Amino acid sequence: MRTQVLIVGAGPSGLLLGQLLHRAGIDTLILERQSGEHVLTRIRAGVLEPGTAELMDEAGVGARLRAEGLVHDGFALAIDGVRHRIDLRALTGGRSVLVYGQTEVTRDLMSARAEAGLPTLYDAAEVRIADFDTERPHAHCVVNGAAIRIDADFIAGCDGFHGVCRASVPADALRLFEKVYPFGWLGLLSDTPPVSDELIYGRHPRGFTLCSMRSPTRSRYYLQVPLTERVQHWSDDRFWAELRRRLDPEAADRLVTGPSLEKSIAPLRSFVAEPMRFGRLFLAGDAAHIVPPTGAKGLNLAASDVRYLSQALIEHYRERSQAGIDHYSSRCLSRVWKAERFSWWLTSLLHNVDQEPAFQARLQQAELDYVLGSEAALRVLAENYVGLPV
Ligand code: RFL
Ligand code: PHB
Repeated sequence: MRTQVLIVGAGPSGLLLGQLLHRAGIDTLILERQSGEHVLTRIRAGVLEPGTAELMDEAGVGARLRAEGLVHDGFALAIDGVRHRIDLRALTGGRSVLVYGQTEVTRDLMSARAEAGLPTLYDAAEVRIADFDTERPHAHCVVNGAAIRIDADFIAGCDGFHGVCRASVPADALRLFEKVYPFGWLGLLSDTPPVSDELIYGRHPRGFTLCSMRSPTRSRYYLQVPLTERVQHWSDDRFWAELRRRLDPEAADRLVTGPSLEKSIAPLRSFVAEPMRFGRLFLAGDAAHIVPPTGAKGLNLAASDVRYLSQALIEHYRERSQAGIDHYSSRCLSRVWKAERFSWWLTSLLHNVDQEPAFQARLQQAELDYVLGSEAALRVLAENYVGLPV
């Protein structure tokens, strides 16, 4: 088989890249290790920056998110039981975020790809990529028991943190930066009305809490838990009781509980691999970098990588220009590191950290007092949350 751009991974990065390239008349083939249904059952991000929503519009897949996404003009920081509203719209000159689940982003992109009749090989086993540092990159995989070889002009590694693409780059060609946090997030999804119209990020002596949502009738909650916790030890009742203890009094009062639709623990990590291009292989999204979810940046960074990558490839095919390809890695990394900094900062500000707890707590308190009392600091927070310019 042959294609112009072989995309490994049918998560949001791979699907969005495929859609943008298709609209520019460039052929793609996507290889995905899992089934389409499996990809759709992963409950992850919920907040889209305005720039991500605009990119979905440009890809021709923005109609449903514009109709059904919830526009959020602000969110709350709840500090030890007292809520403070961060007015995103006022602080950023009119920008707001959109609450629209990653599952729905993926579903919209999958439908568009299927409607356009574009090829995706799901359940692709033993995916390997080779010769991406030459003019003739290619991949091998096994689908339905048959071995397949795919030749391409370029390979886009959109295969997430545990994918095969970054792992195929020689170790001495990569520089890795990593910080693993000593806690994770236990998430629960339920068909219950959210405690508030806006997200609440809560700092509490028992640990961080996030109250998020997917719709006016579907809630998504997270609790900071030690990395040693196991999801089997968290019955729904235990989750709801712990959440209630950490909420401010008004939210605790409004909390409606119900059976969980999904419950899982995600470890928190900051990670960057540099550079993001090796010859004819590009890394995009979680394959190249991870942020802790506190800043709601992961999916949005994946989208901005894909914006730069689609522009670079379109430029290459239309104008035979190498410029976008040569600058891809540095353009992405400049935005990536700013989002890494913001995500690390917000995580450090709101979570309980075990080491030096008393000292840490005082520093957090001082910083929160400062941020909440300073118009300039609030603007910095809001500007980063809605997304820095591409
Ligand atoms: P994905 O979504 O991991 O998709 C990668 C795809 O590649 C496939 N794959 C392979 N395919 C073929 N061959 C192989 N060898 C392969 N290995 C893997 C996988 O099956 C998969 O389908 O990466 P992508 O596309 O880069 O997208 C990144 C986002 O998923 C991620 O950044 C966000 O979910 C992060 N994130 C959030 N981001 C936000 O912008 N806002 C949020 O509010 C937000 N909340 C979150 C989050 C992530 C979370 N978890 C669970 C990590 C909340 C949580 C709890
Ligand atoms: C979510 O709704 O899953 C969500 C929202 C905001 C975050 C992280 C996750 O910062």
